[in-house]
Amino acid sequence: MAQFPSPFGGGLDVWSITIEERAKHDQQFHSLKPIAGFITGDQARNFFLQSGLPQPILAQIWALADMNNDGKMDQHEFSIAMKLIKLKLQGHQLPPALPPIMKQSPVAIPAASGFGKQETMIIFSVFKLLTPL
Ligand SMILES: [Ca+2]
Repeated sequence: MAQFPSPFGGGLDVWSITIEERAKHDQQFHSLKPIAGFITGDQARNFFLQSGLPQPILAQIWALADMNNDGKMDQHEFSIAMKLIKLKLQGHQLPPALPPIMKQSPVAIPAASGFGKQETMIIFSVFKLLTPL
């Protein structure tokens, strides 16, 4: 057991999105009135510009966060972008590639916070991983 390094033991967790952050990001995402679960590049750009970061930096953040390169952001991608903006504002360098911990869906969302739908989605994606096609 001890031979496996803990992903939470090193400095990696600076990239991990906490449940509180994710809840805030989800609120901001919904305030942008997503259509069919996505916000467009324009909507996201206008919102991200409010951070005060220069456009080239925001373009890098977008490239990292838009994991499937479809030019739109779903809730998870938006959360990643918001986290990267926050870290950049705190003086962190942007990673050359998205840290794996950011790609994971948050798994510890308590049912009490009203994310029932999201929980179902997470269970579904875990199920997909476990089921060979
Ligand atoms: Ca996308």
